[in-house]
Amino acid sequence: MKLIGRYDSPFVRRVGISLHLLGMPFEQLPLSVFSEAAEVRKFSPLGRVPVLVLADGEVLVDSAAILDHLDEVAGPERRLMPTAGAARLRVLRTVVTATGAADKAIAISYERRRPAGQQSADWMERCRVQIEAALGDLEAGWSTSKTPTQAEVTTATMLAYVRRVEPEIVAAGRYPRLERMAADCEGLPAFRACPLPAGASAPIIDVEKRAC
Ligand SMILES: N[C@@H](CCC(=O)N[C@@H](CS)C(=O)NCC(=O)O)C(=O)O
Repeated sequence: MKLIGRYDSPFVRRVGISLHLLGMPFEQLPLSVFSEAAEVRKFSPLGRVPVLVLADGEVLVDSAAILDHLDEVAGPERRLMPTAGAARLRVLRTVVTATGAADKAIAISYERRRPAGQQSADWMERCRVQIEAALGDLEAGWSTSKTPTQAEVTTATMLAYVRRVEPEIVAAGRYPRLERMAADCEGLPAFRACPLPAGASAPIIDVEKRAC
């Protein structure tokens, strides 16, 4: 299998980490959706990542669809999204809240790509408020599973991304349960196998405007 996209995208990274957790070998093609847009479009007409090219050449786009497929292949014992009941509801709710926050952080990052005079401070503030509301909701109801589920993978990768885009939102001590969970996750081999690209540990605003 081939995973298209760079790990500075929280959506690509959650797929890469899930593949490692599920023990599914793959090759990564770290294409940038901006500087290598034409290459990305060869795999995905929308020009978005992640894209997963399966062994038989079938192409899957969008991390939710990709993860759903991987869980099906992994089977009921190994899958990262529980199949039914309260456990499934908890993980589903967590994952959509975390991906919603990631979408809003990406929106801020993309707004910063516009010329300074065209950026909307109101829009970025609206996104910040939404991210904080999502993080508050996740923190309030957080309970970490013994083994990582998609709730941990998606929330931890989203936090790492928010830390790069809007570091003050996730300043130390604001969301202690999430912070502890993410630190534990980042120490796991599957997370370490999908590191942020070089230079990506500093906030995006200070490095360059190329995110994802
Ligand atoms: N819902 C999509 C979101 C993916 C997404 O936002 N990808 C970004 C990279 S972080 C992208 O491809 N951006 C380029 C674009 O939207 O034109 C998913 O879960 O895969």
